Amino acid sequence: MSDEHEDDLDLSALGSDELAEQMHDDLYDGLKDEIVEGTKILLERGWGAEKVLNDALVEGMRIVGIDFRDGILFVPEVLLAANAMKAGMEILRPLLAEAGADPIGKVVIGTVKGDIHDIGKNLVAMMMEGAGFEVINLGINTDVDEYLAALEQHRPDILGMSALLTTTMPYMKVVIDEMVKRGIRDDYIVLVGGAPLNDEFGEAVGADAYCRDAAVAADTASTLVKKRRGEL
Ligand code: B1M
Repeated sequence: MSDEHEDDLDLSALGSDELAEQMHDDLYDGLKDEIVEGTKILLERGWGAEKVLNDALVEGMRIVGIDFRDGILFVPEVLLAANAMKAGMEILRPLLAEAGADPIGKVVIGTVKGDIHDIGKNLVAMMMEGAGFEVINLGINTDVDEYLAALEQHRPDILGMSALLTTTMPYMKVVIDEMVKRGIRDDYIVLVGGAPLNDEFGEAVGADAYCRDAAVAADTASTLVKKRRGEL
């Protein structure tokens, strides 16, 4: 815990719901050590990884997002919050990604060109690993050539694309149009996601599905791979 932490709050003395609320504040303040400690305490108390993720971390980041939008928080503060969130996610990663022995399919995923948001995309990657997929994570700011080279190299079942900005989401169509042009569009299941997207957008750019969140992405991936293999 950082020395400056106000009142040197003893996180383990809080009830679990109260601790999750305190973690919203700690995430807001970018207090990485406190987020790590809170995450560990909630897990030790028997909270499942998904509950810790959704109730403590994702909810905290939702609040950060509102104040970022309203000009109360700025990029440096939000970066600190994002780093704290990532530290919590690292603890949850092995729990979320506990997969079976044989991969059920392969996924290539990346955040599109011009966009550096990666928290949601990394969560999708973790949940897909948890659902039994092998995931090749291309990172952020991925251009069409990088996507296509990865498809060629890894021959996945699924291409996943993430965008968090209204200015970068149209790039998904650039990638899909290029796949069509090269005659390889139907070789892959294309899934898209990110906060500003919706079903209509997914359809308009020619994706197989828009996925609202990481859990939906993992479910949709499993269902569409099984359908394609005639198992459903
Ligand atoms: Co940015 N940012 N940001 N930001 N940022 C948003 C997205 C914004 C909505 C904030 C706001 O105004 N309320 C706004 C976008 C407005 C718009 O376009 N409509 C915004 C802006 C404007 C910007 C900058 C332009 C700010 C500036 O510089 N003036 C800048 C752009 C940089 C760039 O990309 N070129 C910028 C920068 C940043 C930081 C670097 C500071 C940081 C990113 C750090 C990082 O990711 N490493 C940041 C953050 C953290 C946010 C908010 C606060 C949180 C995003 C997040 O991580 N959410 C965000 C506000 C918000 O979304 N509420 C905001 C938590 C995460 C779990 O949810 O990412 O939605 P999400 O992912 C979900 C689903 O969307 C879905 O599943 C995930 C898990 O359930 N999903 C997929 C996501 N990808 C998927 C892919 C799939 C399937 C599902 O593939 C199959």
